[in-house]
Amino acid sequence: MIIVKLGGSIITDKTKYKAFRSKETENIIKELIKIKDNFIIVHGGGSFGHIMARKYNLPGKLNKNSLEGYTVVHNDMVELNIKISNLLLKYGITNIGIPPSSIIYNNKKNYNIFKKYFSVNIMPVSYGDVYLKNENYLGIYSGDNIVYDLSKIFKPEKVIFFSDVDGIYDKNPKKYNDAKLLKTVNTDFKSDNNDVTGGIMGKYMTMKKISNLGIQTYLINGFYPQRLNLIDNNEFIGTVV
Ligand code: ATP
Ligand code: IP8
Repeated sequence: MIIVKLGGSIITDKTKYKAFRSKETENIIKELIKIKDNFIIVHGGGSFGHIMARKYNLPGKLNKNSLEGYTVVHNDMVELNIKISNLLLKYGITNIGIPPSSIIYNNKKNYNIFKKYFSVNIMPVSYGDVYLKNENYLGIYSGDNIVYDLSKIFKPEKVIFFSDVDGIYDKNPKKYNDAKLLKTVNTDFKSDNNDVTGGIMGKYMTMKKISNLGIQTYLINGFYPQRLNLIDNNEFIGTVV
């Protein structure tokens, strides 16, 4: 089994509110269905999640404004999830969207339904979204954290994060032309964080936690999903943790 995170930076244009990258997402799905292994998909928020979350100060204390934001962000995320669901269905993958708000409360998580859906050939597709952290606090659960939770349960052979860059660099490659791609990361690197869930640094920390479970994790540029086939090969372009 392989667990795949479709990063918000590749499935959406993070600079434009609710700009879905349909072609790019479809190209990744086409590549995924070629592999023989089973896979589970989790997706991020991109411009369907982070822009409104920031506007409404989420995650944050429960109040009139954050409650409104909770509904806005969740509805936008459902919209994104449906787009991905329809693309998966186009390639014969029957599926169901599962928001974190229905499986997580107060640090208690129940992913039992995932195995049930699998057994009847329905792929559960979860995603980063708002959730009720406790009676006073509205949280945001990152898709990266869901990938970690599922890795503990399903013990996949590999975990793959698709993003819009070739991998983790020593500094943000979109800002610095001389940024160097880190094929493996065991050094410090710089990141700017514009995300409510921690950006690339948060992702690296999660990748490290997953690799501590004994699972290889990869960051691949989703604009070139065929790189998936070069994993474990010298020509592979991406970051391995
Ligand atoms: P989402 O959280 O919406 O699902 P994602 O999983 O695709 O998004 P991001 O958190 O957006 O991932 O991280 C990828 C972005 O991090 C890149 O677009 C890049 O501009 C930025 N970035 C900042 N610093 C670095 C770095 N040192 N190496 C690689 N990318 C970096
Ligand atoms: O993009 C957060 O999930 P991520 C989603 O996987 C929202 O970090 C709603 C901001």
